[in-house]
Amino acid sequence: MGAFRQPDLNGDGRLTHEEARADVNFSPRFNDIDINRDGIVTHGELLRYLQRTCGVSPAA
Ligand SMILES: [Ca+2]
Repeated sequence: MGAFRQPDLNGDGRLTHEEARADVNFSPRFNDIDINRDGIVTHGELLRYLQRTCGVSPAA
């Protein structure tokens, strides 16, 4: 998941709004990706977002 790891500056598998701001592509979509609106995008939330927008399914 390069698209996720790249802006995940501290590599903890979760992406804060602070981290997302550094990425011009990710930042405008943060609130769409953060499904439960807790201010943190998890790997699961990103996968759901990608499935919804791109029709991408995670590898089994
Ligand atoms: Ca969240």
